Amino acid sequence: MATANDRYASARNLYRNLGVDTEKALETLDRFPISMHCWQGDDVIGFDREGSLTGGIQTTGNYPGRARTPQELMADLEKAYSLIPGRHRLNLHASYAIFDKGERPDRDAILPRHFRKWVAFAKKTGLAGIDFNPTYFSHPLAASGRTLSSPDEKVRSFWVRHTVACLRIAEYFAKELGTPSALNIWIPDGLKDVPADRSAPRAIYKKSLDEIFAVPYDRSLVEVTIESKLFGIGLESYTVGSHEFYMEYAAKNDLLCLLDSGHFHLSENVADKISSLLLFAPKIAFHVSRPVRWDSDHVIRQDDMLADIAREIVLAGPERVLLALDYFDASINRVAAWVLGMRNMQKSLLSALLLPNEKMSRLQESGDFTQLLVLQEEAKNYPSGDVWAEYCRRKGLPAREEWLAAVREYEKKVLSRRK
Ligand code: RNT
Ligand code: ZN
Repeated sequence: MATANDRYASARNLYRNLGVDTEKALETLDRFPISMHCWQGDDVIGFDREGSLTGGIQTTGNYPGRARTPQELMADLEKAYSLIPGRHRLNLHASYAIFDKGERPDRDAILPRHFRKWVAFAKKTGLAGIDFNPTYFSHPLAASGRTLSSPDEKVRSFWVRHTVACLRIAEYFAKELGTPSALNIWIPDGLKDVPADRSAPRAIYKKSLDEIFAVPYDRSLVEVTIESKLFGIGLESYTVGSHEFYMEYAAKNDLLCLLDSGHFHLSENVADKISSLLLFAPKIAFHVSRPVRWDSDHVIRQDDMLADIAREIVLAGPERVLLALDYFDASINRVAAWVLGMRNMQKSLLSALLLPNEKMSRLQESGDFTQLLVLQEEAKNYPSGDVWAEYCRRKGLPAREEWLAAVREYEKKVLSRRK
């Protein structure tokens, strides 16, 4: 039987004949940190208050073992990272603040020190950085469905203060960890039924953003991204933060657009947007998610959508993409959900790195569509799995489904005891 080494050597030759250097591909893959979202571990609940998830997003399922405390979430995250090759980032929400006994500041009064333990965790775990998100949902002042676009000044100014507090916390992460922190703004604001006035909420929102960004922050430390959305549950007819709103706001104010792959019409090709935005913006940010009939946030699979997105991301290069995942499935083992999604993202990036991209571009531009089509299809059956296996071997990790045994063991010993 061929050993893993034989298989890699043979794959390497096949790819070499195709004009692809597998070593270079592995090197680039290793420079693609992915920001893993903390919220898969606890069904987007957080630690700063009691109550359920609101804001037009929803988890379904009640698989046992949800993390209920910072300690539990950190332990689960650590288990997940230990089964994912490469160095990655952590994506935190403001609602994951960790307060000392007896204190419970509201979201407009959170401070860097409430995230001290996360910094310690990132350092101890050897993470590549922390990214951050203000939390504009699951809060009484978000109950009306309007936050930064609220006509109620008390509500609106509260969320302005919250965002500014978050900018400070992102600066703190960046300084502590020696790498910029992406701060992503997504607001749930919208309307259930047909709006009478589409403009008024957007004008208020614009004013809020202008107010926020009039406060100085260190742009070398914090990369602000703004995430558009088409609709939410109970907000089916209109969202304030639409794609066009953010494209223009980002362009005019030197911020970055974040594309969530679940936030567009289902037949829209999100991958196609990347090259357009990158002609005008220095970087692009991503929440890779999987919508099934709606923005359902299923664990990402290696489907055509992911392959398309990965290819565009690879063509842009790791320096120009802030790559994060965003899904929350509560119906399966949550640690497995993290590991599987992260590895799927990496495998899709690797497959894209192993394509003869320059050659295919030349074929397109010289009009040889016959050879292009043949190559695009034949390339799909090259042994990228053997190159992936080699990457995992070098990182001392299982290449295949054996990783699940480690998660099962953890489930037996830790998760199943959480009652
Ligand atoms: C919601 C957005 C947003 C959230 C997270 C929790 O539709 O995708 O990014 O999923 O911030
Ligand atoms: Zn998202």
